[in-house]
Amino acid sequence: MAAGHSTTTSSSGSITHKHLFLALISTSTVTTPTTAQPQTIKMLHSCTGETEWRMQQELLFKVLVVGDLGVGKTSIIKRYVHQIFSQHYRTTIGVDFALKVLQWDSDTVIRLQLWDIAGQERYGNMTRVYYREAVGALVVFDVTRASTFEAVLKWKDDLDAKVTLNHGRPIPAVLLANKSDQIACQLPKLDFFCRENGFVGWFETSAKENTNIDEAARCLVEHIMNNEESSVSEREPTSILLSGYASTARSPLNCSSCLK
Ligand SMILES: Nc1nc2c(ncn2[C@@H]2O[C@H](COP(=O)(O)OP(=O)(O)OP(=O)(O)O)[C@@H](O)[C@H]2O)c(=O)[nH]1
Ligand SMILES: [Mg+2]
Repeated sequence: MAAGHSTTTSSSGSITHKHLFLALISTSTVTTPTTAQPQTIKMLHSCTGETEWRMQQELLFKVLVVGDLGVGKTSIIKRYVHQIFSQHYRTTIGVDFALKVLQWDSDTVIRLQLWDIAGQERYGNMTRVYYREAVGALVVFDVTRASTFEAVLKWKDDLDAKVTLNHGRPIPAVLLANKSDQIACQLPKLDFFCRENGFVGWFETSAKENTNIDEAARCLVEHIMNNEESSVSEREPTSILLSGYASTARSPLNCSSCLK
């Protein structure tokens, strides 16, 4: 994916051993899952013996992964973060967390904090708490079970009712048609469905075969970043950015099933 180097453990992948890392300005501290609040850490670093100084921004985005029981949310996250897949099904209780670190471009590191919400939570009353301060969502259904597709709108309604960006806009949500390895025929295109129901894109995914998961995540992050940029341009140039709340503008995207 275009978001070059990625890791689950380190956010300083662009800095080699011969580089001297100087965190001269840090506007934030590390955030734990339970107190997650997307924020920007601005740092200056330099290379030893060289005069060049560069600014690197680090963005923390809280992303929700929702959908009915057994659709493959945990499997998608495990594939995306740890590059593993298991046929074994152990249902998630409550919520689980994972962190994916992306070297988005030479100046930007993105830490994606993935909140794996148990399918059974749609019937519970905790989602409002789990959704708080999220800036994007992956909504998953299982292509072999129609009921899970029908539930997608219930999940979307739940998201829209309980979490919004600045100005009350919904957080960007990408629809994942998972377990695509289990159907022979092609799915009908979901562009119209997505436009009608406020999804910013859709992807046929397979956690088993590692199909389209990076692409779907990239689509979501691009939308989140667009919201970020709009948010920044509305602020004073020198102000500290606390990300997570965005404005309305969106620019066209290039990924295949991201809607323009
Ligand atoms: N064939 C196939 N099986 C999958 C895929 N993704 C997940 N599974 C299987 O589906 C079952 C459920 O997957 P999970 O990832 O645990 O589902 P979940 O959405 O997290 O379920 P809950 O935590 O109960 O909400 C497991 O047996 C997985 O191995 C896929 O892309 N293809
Ligand atoms: Mg799970």
